[in-house]
Parts: sequence; C-alpha cells; structure tokens
Amino acid sequence: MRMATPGKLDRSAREALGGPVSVVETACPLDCPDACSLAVTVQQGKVVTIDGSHRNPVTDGYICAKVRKFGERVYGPDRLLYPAVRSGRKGAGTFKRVSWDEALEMVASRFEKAKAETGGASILPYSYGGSNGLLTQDNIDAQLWRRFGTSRLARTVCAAPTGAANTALYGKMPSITYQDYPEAQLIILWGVNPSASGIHLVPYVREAQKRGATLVVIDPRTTPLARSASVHLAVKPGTDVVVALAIHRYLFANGHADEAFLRAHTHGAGTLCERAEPWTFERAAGVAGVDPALLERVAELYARSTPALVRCGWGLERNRNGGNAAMAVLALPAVGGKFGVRGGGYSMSNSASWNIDRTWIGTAEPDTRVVNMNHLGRALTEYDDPAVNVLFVYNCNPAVTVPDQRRILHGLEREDLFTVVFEQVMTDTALYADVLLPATTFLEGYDFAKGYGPISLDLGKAVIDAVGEARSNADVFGDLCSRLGLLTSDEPAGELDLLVHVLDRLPESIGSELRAGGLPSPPCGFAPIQFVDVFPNTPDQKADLFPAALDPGTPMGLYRFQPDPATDRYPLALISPASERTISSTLGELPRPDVKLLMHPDDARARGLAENDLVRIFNELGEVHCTLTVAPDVRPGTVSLPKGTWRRSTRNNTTGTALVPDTLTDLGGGACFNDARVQVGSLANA
Ligand SMILES: Nc1nc2c(c(=O)[nH]1)N[C@H]1C(S)=C(S)[C@@H](COP(=O)(O)OP(=O)(O)OC[C@H]3O[C@@H](n4cnc5c(=O)[nH]c(N)nc54)[C@H](O)[C@@H]3O)O[C@H]1N2
Ligand SMILES: Nc1nc2c(c(=O)[nH]1)N[C@H]1C(S)=C(S)[C@@H](COP(=O)(O)OP(=O)(O)OC[C@H]3O[C@@H](n4cnc5c(=O)[nH]c(N)nc54)[C@H](O)[C@@H]3O)O[C@H]1N2
Ligand code: SF4
Ligand SMILES: [Mo]
Repeated sequence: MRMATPGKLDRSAREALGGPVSVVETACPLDCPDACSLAVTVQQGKVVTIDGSHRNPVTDGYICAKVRKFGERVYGPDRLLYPAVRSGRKGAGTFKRVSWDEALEMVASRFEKAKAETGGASILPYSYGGSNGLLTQDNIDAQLWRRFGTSRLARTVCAAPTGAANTALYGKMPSITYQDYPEAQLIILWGVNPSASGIHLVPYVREAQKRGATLVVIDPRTTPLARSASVHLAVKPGTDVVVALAIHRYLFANGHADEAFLRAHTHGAGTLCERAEPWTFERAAGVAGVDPALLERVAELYARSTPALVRCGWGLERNRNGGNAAMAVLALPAVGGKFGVRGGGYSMSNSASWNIDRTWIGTAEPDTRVVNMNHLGRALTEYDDPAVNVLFVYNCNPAVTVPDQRRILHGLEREDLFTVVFEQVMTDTALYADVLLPATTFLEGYDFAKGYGPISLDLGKAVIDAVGEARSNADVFGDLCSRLGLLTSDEPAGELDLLVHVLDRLPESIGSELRAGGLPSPPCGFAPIQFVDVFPNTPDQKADLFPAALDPGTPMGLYRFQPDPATDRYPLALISPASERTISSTLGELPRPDVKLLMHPDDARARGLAENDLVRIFNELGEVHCTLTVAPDVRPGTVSLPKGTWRRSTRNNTTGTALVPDTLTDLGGGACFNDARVQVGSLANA
C-alpha cells in the first residue's frame, strides 16, 4: 500500500529547503469509474506530488500512474496560459495573446452576429465529459446554450447504447458496487478491462477468486484478468448479442429460467425467449468465432452459480449491435434468477444512483436542432439548415476522439467557420481554434467527483491557484452569459457562487456531509442488493425484458444481429480500447513510448509482418502509420490500437479515429468505434 509522500525528498528535508509543505485532500473527477480521494502535496503554491488517500475506502491509498503524473500537465509545455486568437492558417497552431476581455467580446459578438444572420441553431456547442464533474458541465454552460437558443448536442460518444439498454430494462437501477464483488461465486467480465479502465476493481475481483469464485472474461483481447480467468471467450467484436442469446436459450430450454421471478418482476420474457430460440451454441459460437463447448461451459456455470455477477462494460457497446448486446447481457440475471442476493445481479455504470436531476439549471431545453456528436464531421461539412457557422468546443477533444477524423479536420479547416476552443492544453482540436480560452484543471478549482463504479460523491477542492490566466468553466460561461444579458442578478455567474448554489440544492444530508469534507451516504446505500434494496426505476418497478417501443426503432428489431461489416479488402476488425497511458485523450500530450498496433501472429505471418515493422493500417476513410507489435493477446482477425492517442503519436499525424465510420449503434445513437474494418500492410511496400 502506498502512502502520500511529499516527493522524492522526505517532508522535513523538503521543508528545510523550500518552506512549509501541506497535504491537501481532494478528489479525482476524471472520466473513470473510481473517483479516487486524493492527497496532494503542495509547497510554495505548487503541486509536488499527487497520491491516493484513504478517505475513500475504495481508493485505499493508491491511484493510477496517469493521475500521479497530472502535475506534468498542469505545468507542462502544452499548457494554455493565456487567451489567444489565431494568427496563422487554421490548424497551424500559431496564436497571438489577447486579454480575456478582448477574447470574450469577440466570442459574444460572433454569437450575436450568427444569431442575427443565420439563427441560434448555426451555433454548435460541443462538449463531452471533460473533468466529468458536476460543476464543470451542464450548469451555466447549459443556461447559455438554452437561453441563447443554439443547436443542441446529443452526447453519444460513450455509454449511449449501454445507457439506453439499462434505461429500457431497469430504469438505470443502481447496480452491484466494487465492494460486493468478493461475495460472488461467479464473475463474468463482459467487454471490460478494469486493469486499465478502473483499477480499483481489480483487488475485489482477486479477493473473490481467493474465496473460490470462478472468473469468466469475454473479450477479443487477452486482458490481464483474462489470463487468470477459468474461461476466456475471445469473441469477435460485435457478436456479444448472439453469445448472450445462446445463454438465454440454454436457460429457457433447460429449466434454468426463474419462472417465479420472471412472473413477479418482469415483462416480455416470452418474446425474449422467442428471439433467443435460433441461437444454438453451435450457431452463436460460429458467428462469434469461439469454441461452442466453451460457450456451453459459460452457460452451465451461469445456470448453476449463485451469487453470479455479470459486469457489462463499454467495450461491447461500440459497434452496430452494441445496444442489443447490452440488452441481452443485462437481461441475463433476470432470466437466470440471479438477483436478490449480495453479489448477484449486474454491475455497470452507477452514475444515476444519486438521482441528481440538475433542476438548478432552471431553464428548459429549447426546441432547437439536435446534432448527434458522432456526426460532427457531417455537421461541419454537410448540414445546411442552417450550416454550423460557430463551433464552441469545451470538455472534449473531438479531433482525436470522435469518429471519422478526416471529415472532422476538413470541417475544422473551413475558413468561414468560427471555432472557439476552451481547453487546458494545446490539444489537436485546440490547434484549429480561432479563439483559444485557457481552462483550469481540477487541481485549480472546485468540482464534484461522482464515482460510477463505486457509488460515491466527493467534493474536489482547489489545491493551487489557477496557472497563468486559466479560468474555470463556471467563470467563463458566467462571464459570457453576462455579456449576452442572459443571467438575472440572483443567479450564480462564477465558480464559488455556483458551488454554493449547487450544495444548497442537493439533499440536505448530502450537502452538509460534502461541506464537512466527508463522503455522503447515497440514497440507495453504498452497496445495495438489487431487488432487495433497489428496484427498477420503471413505472411499475418491473424489469422490461422486451421494451416493445424500441423494437421498430432498432434497425433489425430487438435482440437481432447485424452481420459483420468486414469485406475482402478490409477484413480485419480494428478495436481501440482504453489504455493505461491516457484517460480518453487526456494526458496524451505527455511523452510516451510509440503507439503500436497489436496483431495476432497468424495475421502477421499471413502479411509477412514482424515485430516492430512500420505498418500502414488503412481503409476507405483514412490511414494510420505506426509500428507493429505481434502477440497472441488479441484474437486472429482483430487488431487493436489504444484509444485517445494524439496525432503526434503516429508517423502520419492521424489516430485510430481516422479509420472509424460515423455509423451509429442500434440503440442510443452511439459511436461504432469497433466497427472499423481495415487492412494492414508493411509501410515499406506502400
Ligand atoms: N486508463 C483509462 N481508464 C479509463 C479510460 C481511459 O481512456 N483510460 N476511459 C474511461 C472511459 S471514458 C470509459 S467509457 C471506460 C471504458 O472502460 P471499458 O469498459 O473497459 O471499455 P473499453 O476500454 O472500451 O473496452 C473494454 C474491453 O472490451 C474489449 N472489446 C472491444 N470490443 C468488444 C466487443 O465487441 N465485445 C466484447 N465482449 N469486448 C470487446 C476490449 O478489448 C477491452 O479489453 O473507461 C474509463 N477509464
Ligand atoms: N478510437 C476510439 N476513440 C474513442 C473511444 C474508443 O473506444 N475508441 N471511446 C470514446 C469514449 S469512451 C469517450 S468517453 C470519448 C471521450 O472523448 P473526449 O470527451 O474528447 O475526452 P478527452 O479526450 O478526455 O477530452 C476532454 C478534454 O476536456 C478538457 N477538460 C478537462 N476538464 C476541463 C474543464 O474543466 N474545462 C474545460 N474547458 N476543458 C476541460 C481536457 O483537457 C481534455 O482535452 O472518447 C471516445 N473516443
Ligand atoms: S483516473 Fe481513476 S484511478 Fe486514476 S486517480 Fe482518477 S479516479 Fe483514480
Ligand atoms: Mo467513455
């Protein structure tokens, strides 16, 4: 267990040299399920080290290597320190420093002009999680967009299909938290890699294994946990729906469906059973490219183990069948009768567990155009009713994180597009700004960090002053709203006012606990048992296993499979899961080893490729040049690049998103990152 330490020097040596050292408690709000409690060592107003604290028991005193290095972002060469306006060609990254007043006047007057000439909908606000906290999004920014009447954004780049499935089946009921994993006898990790994407889950899985639990991993890659699993089903990307349906078929056909539970607590089991009927083990295993006997083993294990837990990750949603895959996986504990015991049921995002409804925004959404964020490239280059003339990007780095990179860059190059980027560092998106606004990091401001693995809510505090002239989202959106006459005098227009405003509007017990520096108790408790402590948030508190309204809205109908998009020219499935190097693209600016494409030895041999070869990954959308690593850690026919890399980390200034089509998932309008189909060849022969 690592403890907070004041850097390489011990505390007294450091104090003797440089004055008093303080250790400040705060929280990590980045887009990661764990929401760690942090102990940050500060000396002379500067961050010295960042470590985990014990305030949050799940953090247990340790954090990931990424956030330990966050100081390198705060003080690094890529940090944005002043507002600036473009002084060269779009994308060249040459800027001239201006004052905040000049920058915001310019933005406000462009907003007014766009509204007068082409209507508010010609302004597109573009954001995703950013620091992911409660204060830094959907507050004063939402007031600005709603009151000014800009286009609306469907935030679909992540969790849209899994969220749609969870909403339809269970109304986003709270799910099994990390702390209860050791209670399970069977754990199925389905399309999730906690060793990178939520490291605090790993010790709980290990503890369960120590207590005798069986681990099953369903993932095209041999993840670290897959290595120690009893069964690893290395499915082809995008085939999970039929794998889950084959398990359903087995449960229904062999007397393992819990008829009493289905009658009492669900609707639609009969139709689900019908849709599962065609999916014999042989047929499903054929489609998924796995051994039918292994699939049968998983079904048998599931039928006879209690408590049985299935964690539905986000890896399985990022394809044309992602919504139905999540539906079929989430329906398993209902059909198998796995709810009602500690450690039994399903585990996925717990972000809805606090029932925070943000009524404090105080303004309803206008009826303006909705732009699906996965269609940014199209919106910038094709939409004409009205065209997007002003783009305001914050909390997001779409030049490298959103599908169809080439089209997005093409759009960002438009001379008649006015782009504002509000950022912490000079990202690949920021390079295209006309006006660049510097943002504070979570160490320089306040925010609420909400855990979506464990159910936790914590208050992040400013541990240092803002670096350079950086300002918080609340301050900047408050300032813009004031310039545009959109706020009344009693509404918060800055960070501290907003903090108090939100604390006052949270339930009393939660607000006061946060003010006191504690971790408030969630309404459902820290570790609720599904169907004992919590029930579906559906009108009749029952699970809807066949939400009929979704059936006609889904391309082939619910629980149906859309075939693989591979062609003879582009036969390989390219996936791009989370890696230890970044959080999405955040921290991708730090120097790291080369980005590598992971390929199975059979595929490398067939192409005459070897370890460390320079390769060209390509399809009709674009190409990426990088080095190759050859290992059996990915199934044949699938190749893998890390998500969230920056353009500078490949040889030709593109990232995996250059190969990703902007097609949408079957439910929720989500991104199909893992439907990229490619060919790979030696760069030497190109
Ligand atoms: N270090 C780090 N942590 C992160 C993030 C990060 O970028 N870096 N990102 C955060 C965010 S925004 C999110 S959404 C979560 C995501 O966290 P995860 O749920 O772990 O999602 P992914 O990393 O996309 O993919 C998980 C696994 O799914 C596998 N996979 C890919 N396609 C399929 C498929 O079709 N079926 C199945 N069964 N498996 C498939 C991948 O090989 C991968 O091992 O992590 C969060 N935590
Ligand atoms: N190839 C591929 N790409 C993917 C995925 C994949 O599986 N494969 N997965 C996707 C997933 S899961 C997600 S969630 C998306 C995330 O994609 P993005 O939303 O683009 O997330 P980040 O890349 O982390 O970019 C967030 C940016 O917000 C900035 N920021 C942070 N805090 C603040 C703040 O307080 N104020 C302001 N103004 N800015 C701030 C950060 O500096 C950072 O540059 O990426 C997706 N991209
Ligand atoms: S990114 Fe995740 S693991 Fe790392 S410090 Fe933040 S919450 Fe903890
Ligand atoms: Mo995500």
